[in-house]
Amino acid sequence: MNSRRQFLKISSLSAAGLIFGGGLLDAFANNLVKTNPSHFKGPFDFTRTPTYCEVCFWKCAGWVYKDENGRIKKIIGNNDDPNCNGRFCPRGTGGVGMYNDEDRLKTPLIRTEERGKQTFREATWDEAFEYIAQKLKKVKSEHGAEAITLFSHGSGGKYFGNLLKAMGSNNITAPSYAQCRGPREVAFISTFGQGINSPENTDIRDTKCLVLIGAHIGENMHNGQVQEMSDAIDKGATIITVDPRFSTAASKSKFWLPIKPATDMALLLTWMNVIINEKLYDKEYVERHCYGFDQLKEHVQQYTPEWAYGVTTLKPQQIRETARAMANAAPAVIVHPGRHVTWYGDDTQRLRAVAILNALLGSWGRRGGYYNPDKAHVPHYKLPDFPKPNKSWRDALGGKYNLADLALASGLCDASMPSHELGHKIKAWIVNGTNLINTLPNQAKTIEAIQALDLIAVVDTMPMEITGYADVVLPECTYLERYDSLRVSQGREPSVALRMPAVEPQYNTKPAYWMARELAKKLDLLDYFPFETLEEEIDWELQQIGSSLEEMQKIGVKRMPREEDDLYFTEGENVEFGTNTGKIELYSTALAEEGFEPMPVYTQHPEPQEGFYRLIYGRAPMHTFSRTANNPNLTDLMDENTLWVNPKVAKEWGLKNDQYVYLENQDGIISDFSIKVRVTERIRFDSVYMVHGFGHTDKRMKRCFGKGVSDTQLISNVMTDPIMGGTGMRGNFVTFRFDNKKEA
Ligand SMILES: Nc1nc2c(c(=O)[nH]1)N[C@H]1C(S)=C(S)[C@@H](COP(=O)(O)OP(=O)(O)OC[C@H]3O[C@@H](n4cnc5c(=O)[nH]c(N)nc54)[C@H](O)[C@@H]3O)O[C@H]1N2
Ligand SMILES: Nc1nc2c(c(=O)[nH]1)N[C@H]1C(S)=C(S)[C@@H](COP(=O)(O)OP(=O)(O)OC[C@H]3O[C@@H](n4cnc5c(=O)[nH]c(N)nc54)[C@H](O)[C@@H]3O)O[C@H]1N2
Ligand code: SF4
Ligand SMILES: [Mo]
Repeated sequence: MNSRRQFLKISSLSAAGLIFGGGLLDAFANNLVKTNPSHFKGPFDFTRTPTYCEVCFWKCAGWVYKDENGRIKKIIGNNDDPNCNGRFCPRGTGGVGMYNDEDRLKTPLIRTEERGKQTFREATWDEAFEYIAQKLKKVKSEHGAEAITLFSHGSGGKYFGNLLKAMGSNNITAPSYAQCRGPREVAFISTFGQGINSPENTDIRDTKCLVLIGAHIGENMHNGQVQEMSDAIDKGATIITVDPRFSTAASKSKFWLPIKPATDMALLLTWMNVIINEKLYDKEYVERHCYGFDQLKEHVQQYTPEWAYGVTTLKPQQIRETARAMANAAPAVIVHPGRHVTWYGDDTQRLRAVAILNALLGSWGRRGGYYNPDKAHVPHYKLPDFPKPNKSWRDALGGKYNLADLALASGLCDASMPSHELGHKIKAWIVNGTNLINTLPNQAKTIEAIQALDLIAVVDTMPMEITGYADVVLPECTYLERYDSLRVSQGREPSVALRMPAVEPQYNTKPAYWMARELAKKLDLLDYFPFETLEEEIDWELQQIGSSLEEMQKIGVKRMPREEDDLYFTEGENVEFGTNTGKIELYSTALAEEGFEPMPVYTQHPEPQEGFYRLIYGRAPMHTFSRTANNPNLTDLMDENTLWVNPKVAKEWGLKNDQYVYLENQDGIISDFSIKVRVTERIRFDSVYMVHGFGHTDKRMKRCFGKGVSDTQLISNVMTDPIMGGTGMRGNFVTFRFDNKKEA
């Protein structure tokens, strides 16, 4: 590989390198609004309404400004909001594109031909609900309510979730667990007795050393984190980035470790070895709080820097130096837990290694490490008791994955397969705000599961791939046209935020709350929806905490004092952790009880064959998954993904910059579309990289159809985490093709 210095030169020219720091975030965002002249019909009447952003799950609170004609002019951050501190990221600023997108779903649809053919007739709301209600009743009477599943990512999940529970099913699942942060939660719960959740409780603001292991903050634009990282850099914090790709974060780092993909576990265990053997760990903290130190010490002796060199390709000296940099900063050090961590199947164990390293450095519960988050306590109106399901989602998975703390989207998809025999079968899906075709790995399996269902109803704003498979499509209005439940997210200080409509719903679209309640009427479950409108419920909730809908409409965000002054542990405090031993478990008794390794072990993962390259993927600052792929404002900034290819590889294949290639994976799957090559030193020679969320196949989305390649299409090998069922997606290898003809 080339040296770090050379890479720095390259990166200073890159657009991605500009996202960070000072006012650049703002400048970029403002620029975005200015390039969209259609919203600038002055003179302006600065009427504003509060919202929180739905473009990603950071849920920043902001203000929607309208002009005198009542048209949305801009969306900006709310200064009182701890998630965004008054600044929106480019995606949030461009959120108005979701409202303006002329390809939106406009009216309820009922499918007329086979699933997947994208052929529908327009229907009335009543017809659509009647269709769904009849099918749900039938599934319930033939297979039990437990045969119904809700897949949801986004605000409407709460209302459809209540409907599901009222019917007698607890199969409520989101892809943000088994395809995203699940292993991290299980790892931190088994180590500290507490998960990380969102926004992450990382105290980046005050950190002196931030270690990013495949977490690409800066391209991963989670707003508050990007801002805090930018401030920490200004204050001189040391950044250590471990990534086979020279990411934006790597370009801001003192140390960039271009690790061989799939070997992070070796590095983590070796860091522990150095920190323990060089006595760099926080002895007092470990003695007071931790369980299993002696076993861990013995366990990591085998993992020396010289051994790790052969595995990770990282120099022993660099491993030692970075371990010492962390220890120097401790306890104000964060070995960041990442977020999308379903990589290689041993992900819970890798995240256990991350958690243990933090424990050795004494960063959990300390300033500049991990703070103790708090949340506003907003009472909910008491609903009648939900019927108890006879069988749970765990039963549907045949009793596997006992340590998973939430339902698995992939697991419930598996349980819908015709061949599924482990537990009870799933026969009906309600899908809200998740494009499962592009979200779950192994598309062929997702489609086979869908084809075997008795019902699939999809609630979405856009004609995404998943809607093409729906029996009934329910068009939701965008977040700018509706109320949603209060945002109550964790943070240093508790806060609540209001979303209210800035404009009337366009077309024949409706909010999810209304849909769930109308369905409840048809299913005789109205008792579970006592409020006719969501705003009545919100007002009731706000009254309980001494506020009101009226007040929140004026302020948007309400911050509240913490109940206790317990952001960090105090000197000499004895803390009771929520683990079996009440201690931070370096040796996990919970994993041991379930028959898993109590301490993480390095195992080797498959490597690409000759002529193949590991497919790795990530985020771009101006897009959120496939959610924004057709957004007119954001496609202006980026309308296709590119394939990062190392110059050495490009030379071998005779590939030139900007040339389009098809990709074929290890299972012979050839990409539907082609992707533009970007020859760059910023990626290792054994891997190629693309941004997730492109390569759309639904023609109804005119701007993004056929643009770029879908990583998901090429992820047919899934490395399942035996502990919690997460779907490791980075064990897929691709080669280049110059056409997409299938061989006979
Ligand atoms: N190959 C691959 N797969 C991945 C990932 C990856 O990087 N690569 N990432 C994984 C991760 S980390 C996650 S969290 C998941 C995310 O997975 P998803 O949440 O499924 O992400 P999206 O693809 O953005 O799908 C969001 C859907 O919600 C719709 N939508 C947007 N706004 C609204 C709204 O207001 N109401 C309703 N009803 N619908 C709305 C969008 O049109 C879109 O269809 O994907 C996981 N899967
Ligand atoms: N702009 C934007 N921001 C987002 C999102 C979005 O869609 N758009 N989605 C949000 C969501 S839901 C999530 S979960 C997060 C995900 O964001 P993160 O959790 O930060 O990152 P990942 O997507 O897991 O990882 C991508 C990085 O891992 C590197 N990588 C690949 N293989 C390896 C390996 O073997 N070892 C190491 N060390 N690194 C490797 C890639 O080169 C890339 O830089 O982003 C969030 N933020
Ligand atoms: S980080 Fe950006 S996209 Fe996500 S909620 Fe905040 S402003 Fe919206
Ligand atoms: Mo995620």
